[in-house]
Amino acid sequence: MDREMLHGTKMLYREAEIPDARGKERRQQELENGLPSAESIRDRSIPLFNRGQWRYSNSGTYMASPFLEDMRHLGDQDVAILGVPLDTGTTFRSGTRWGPQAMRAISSLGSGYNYELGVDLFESLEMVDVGDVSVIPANIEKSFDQIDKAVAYIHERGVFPVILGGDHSIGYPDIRGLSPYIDGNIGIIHFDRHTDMSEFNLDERMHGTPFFHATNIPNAPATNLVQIGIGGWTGSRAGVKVARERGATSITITDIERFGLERIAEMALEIAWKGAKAVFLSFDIDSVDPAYAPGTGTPEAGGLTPREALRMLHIVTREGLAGMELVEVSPPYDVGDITSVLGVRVINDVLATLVSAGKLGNRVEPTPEAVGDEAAPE
Ligand SMILES: [Mn+2]
Repeated sequence: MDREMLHGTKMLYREAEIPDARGKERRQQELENGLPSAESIRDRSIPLFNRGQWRYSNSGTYMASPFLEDMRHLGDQDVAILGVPLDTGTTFRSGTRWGPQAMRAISSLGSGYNYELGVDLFESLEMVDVGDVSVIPANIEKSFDQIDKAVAYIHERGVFPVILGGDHSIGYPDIRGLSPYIDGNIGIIHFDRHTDMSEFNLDERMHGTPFFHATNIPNAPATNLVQIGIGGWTGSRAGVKVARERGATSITITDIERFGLERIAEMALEIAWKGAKAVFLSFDIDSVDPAYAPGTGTPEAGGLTPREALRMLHIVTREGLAGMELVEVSPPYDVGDITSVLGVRVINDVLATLVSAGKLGNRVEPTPEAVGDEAAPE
């Protein structure tokens, strides 16, 4: 008995005889449709936008909007839903690579119509799901290059990106990809329990670091960064020092209780826009209490309620946005998909606010009482 007698050995040789012409053709088409990857990717068969074997890893598109197969056709749409299934920036509990899939899957419950806000997203917006970025899980810097290039491609064509994370490390390349397209400063409105302003976690640029690096970008100064919901026991002292030294505005839950949602949201809006040309929204789902958002890597008790977060979002986004990211949804820790449900709610409410305010898509009649820019009756 020797190894030549093994079926396994025969199959080793059989593989060499199986044709690969159709696969090669398909991969070539995927590369053309998905565009060339960032320079740092040595394997040039990996496209920028994933059109390859894992492109169907999602359970359908966001709210069943059309999937844009050929990225060369991006340009006429209002909104591009982009998944970034990266969780190698996580320092503790991973799993956010499943965030885009879970949010897409649960989003299909919605029709695009919201009675309370008086908006039908599909009547006002041309939305496409552009699938996922081809991330490189073993190399976070190459992943950043891919994300930056993919996001830049969308901005270059004047389409509003909704970025489904992924852990919060993607905040840095999301803003890096936006920055060349803004002729002036970018403000950042950042919902989180954590400042995420450390230079490094564990010697790398991970999910506790995006706003250290983003605010090093010349047109994204920390003085236009407003962080809402900061507090608790899981933040890092190093990040607080950076926030202090660079003049970022960190709003705690105590502030929200003391001054009220409306005043705080108005203040955040003012600081983010002060001297800025555009504002980016970064929403970490852990800003909401783990009672409502347990599916996340770094849960912190005592956070916002969903209604508080939504109320503030209606105010802070009404002057318009250049893009948004929804990060840190980690389905393996979720219960009954409630965290994904909330992520989708946040995204849809922001899109509806932008539509109502005439900042995105076809203008519809504003409904100020619905989107929260009118005081409640006495
Ligand atoms: Mn966080």
